[in-house]
Amino acid sequence: ISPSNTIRTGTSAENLRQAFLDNLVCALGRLPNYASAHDHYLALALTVRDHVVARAVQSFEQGVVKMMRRVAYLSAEFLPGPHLANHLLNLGIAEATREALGGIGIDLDRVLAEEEEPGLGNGGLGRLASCYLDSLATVEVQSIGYGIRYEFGIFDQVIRDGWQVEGTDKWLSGGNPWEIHRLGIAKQVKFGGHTETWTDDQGRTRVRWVPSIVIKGEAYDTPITGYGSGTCSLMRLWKSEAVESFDFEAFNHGDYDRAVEQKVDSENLSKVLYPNDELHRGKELRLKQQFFFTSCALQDMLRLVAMSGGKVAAFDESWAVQLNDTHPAIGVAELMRLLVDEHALEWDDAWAITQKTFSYTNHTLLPEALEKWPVELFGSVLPRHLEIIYGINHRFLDEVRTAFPDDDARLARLSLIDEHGARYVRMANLACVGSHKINGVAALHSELLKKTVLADFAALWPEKFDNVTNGVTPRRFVALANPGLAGLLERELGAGWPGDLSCLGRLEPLAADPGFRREWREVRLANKRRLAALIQERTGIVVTPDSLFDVQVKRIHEYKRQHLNLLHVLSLYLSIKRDPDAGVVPRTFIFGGKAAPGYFLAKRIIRLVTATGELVNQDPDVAGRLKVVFFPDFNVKNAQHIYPAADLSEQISLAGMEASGTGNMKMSLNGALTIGTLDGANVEIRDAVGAENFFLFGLTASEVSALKAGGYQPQTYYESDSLLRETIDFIASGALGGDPDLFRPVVDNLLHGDPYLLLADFRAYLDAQQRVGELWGDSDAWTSSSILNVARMGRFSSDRSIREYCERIWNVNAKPSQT
Ligand code: 26V
Repeated sequence: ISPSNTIRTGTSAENLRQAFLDNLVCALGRLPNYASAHDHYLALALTVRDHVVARAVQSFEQGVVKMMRRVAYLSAEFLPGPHLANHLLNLGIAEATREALGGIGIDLDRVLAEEEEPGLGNGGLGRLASCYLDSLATVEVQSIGYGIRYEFGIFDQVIRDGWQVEGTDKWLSGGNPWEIHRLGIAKQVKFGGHTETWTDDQGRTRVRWVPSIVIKGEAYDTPITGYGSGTCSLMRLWKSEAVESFDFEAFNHGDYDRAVEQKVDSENLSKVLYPNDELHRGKELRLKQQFFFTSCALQDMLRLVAMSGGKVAAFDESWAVQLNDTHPAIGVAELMRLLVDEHALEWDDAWAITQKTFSYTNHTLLPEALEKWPVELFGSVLPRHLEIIYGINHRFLDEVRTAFPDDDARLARLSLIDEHGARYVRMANLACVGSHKINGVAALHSELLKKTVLADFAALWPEKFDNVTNGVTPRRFVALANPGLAGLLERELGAGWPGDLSCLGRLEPLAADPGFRREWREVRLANKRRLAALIQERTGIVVTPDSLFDVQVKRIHEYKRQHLNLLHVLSLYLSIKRDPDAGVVPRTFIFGGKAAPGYFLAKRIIRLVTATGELVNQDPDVAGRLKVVFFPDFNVKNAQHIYPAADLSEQISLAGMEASGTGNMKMSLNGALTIGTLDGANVEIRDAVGAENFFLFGLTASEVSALKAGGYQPQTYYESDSLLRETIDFIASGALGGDPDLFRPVVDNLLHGDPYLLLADFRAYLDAQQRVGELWGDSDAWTSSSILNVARMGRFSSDRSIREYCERIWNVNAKPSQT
């Protein structure tokens, strides 16, 4: 096929308009006069989908023909954001489309705003997976992102009476034009039952898994286009269904009810995404979800090996499989099972293939987040995998004994089975043993990994450990989110800049150009005006676009310390109340983010933000100087409006806690200055933009360890700092939110324990905020710093990250970068 000269895939405005109208009438059954904005969206989506799918099939065929090593990115979460605008950008048809619709009185931006995003992830980890599929396509590497097609993604957040209320995400209810249900691609996944041995015709003893239930996985494909590239990535998500053909034991015995129950259970498997909890809970359904999508993915990879004429015994030459955290780590045991039990390979050969195939990315140091499953539960869901894990462990521990004789403590720590008390399967250990490479997501994080949670593995296999600092796609988070800035960049750097962020460096001299600084400020002010209008629409709060927009948007968690930010806000409020002439620059504090539904303190912190807003926003004494906003339902779509309007990016996690952060990159790439600790990728951002363009404060990770080891006492800070004391006393006084006990848990947590050392960092944070205020007062200096931030952030493009994975971990060839 030659996509450019068919009516469905022509790229002129006339062609696009005709295809759009055809889709409206023929596919949706709407006459133009009666069409709603949503009909317009669907018709345009179908139009663009034709272009996307035509590319995707060609790209896929290339991969099959050339038998290239492909990348499988296994991830329980993806957060792609709205697709339509992204495809228009990547295909280079945004302007023609605007013209096509404009000609019939339809506003493209209005149409784009109709799209609901797939919220199939919690936050950073899922968004990273989507940035990586975008970059894989852009650097022209064949890839499939495998995951779960949750019917209900991350909950919708509304704020009612100041509290977070969760609503059901219904991302599929308006129809999903971006996916193709692959009726021909279905996999059977077994659960439960028992194993038995049998003898094959070569006289070998083999193992057969007799499950108690079989569930079907059906593939739904969403193509992901690359920027200016013919290559598409595929996001292949699995939906669980009941297997009609399976001989239910229950059904055979006439127990119809139980058979129906099993059908419901089967379909429930992919129903809902688990929201991150404040700790890992060993929920059976979650283990089943993980095995379900991982097994479907590996079976699918084996099918594709056969399809392109490859050999199972050379599986690793066809596929590089990345484990996005431990969620798909069960894949190590599943690939062994497929190779040994189903394809009759010898154990040692299968193990060599497995280790060459997998690599593992760790995304958190928090011990309470590490996944482990009670052995009993694990064995009842996956009896054969438990045997295989014992087999792997047995051989592995022999290897350890050779390297470290007579070290039982080490053996116990490295074992795939935790045997301190109740026995657990440790998924991080399984991922480490089954992979040839293990990486952290920022330089500091990768170093700390080797010193803490994975120290024993690092001692055993130092050569397996590596770092790949996270990155973000400049297409979505700069070109689409910030068209004003994109215009300036295109003028100064040429139209291809989103494909090569190393060219951003050429902006540096313009930081000293007064004319350019003025244009820069105008772009930023326009972004802030748009956000101000959105804030008013969503919250009713009126904010001033020329105030400093001080932004903290991310999941709500104690370690991220949104409440430290609030201590600053309240200290400013009290300072102005005490002294109306206090030198406080006008600021708008913008918070956003979801709290896990079961995370009590996180929900209280949201309430503390809204209560602070209720107090501050209506107090005439601080009018024109302080505003506090909680922007509801922070998601990719809303983020695209918020990041470009941030003047100050709050990255204030306790050092050593945030693995990388990626919001930090998104805001700095849009011209925000960062106030932050030496945590995660902040360290590298500061190195890149220059210490003079970054507001650093706080304890370092090693100071944190030392302080904790010495017996941290928050009270001493409370007693010695009168402003801190006044601020905390104010929260404790009951002046906020109407109920004197409302914030007692927050105050108690800080005064008796303070696990994330807010009190220790409070004074340094306020000092850094003071410096922020001073620089803001010098508009030229601020703007120049903002320009330098953007000019020096090029290395945080996810294209750079992906090239590093390709070179050092996957051993596949990426399109070389321009420079
Ligand atoms: C965090 C927590 C925290 C408390 C205990 C329960 C729990 C469970 C899961 C998680 C999230 C872990 C995985 C994750 O999302 N990590 C994030 O990955 C991003 C992409 O690499 C990175 O930028 C963030 O710093 C990291 O938190």
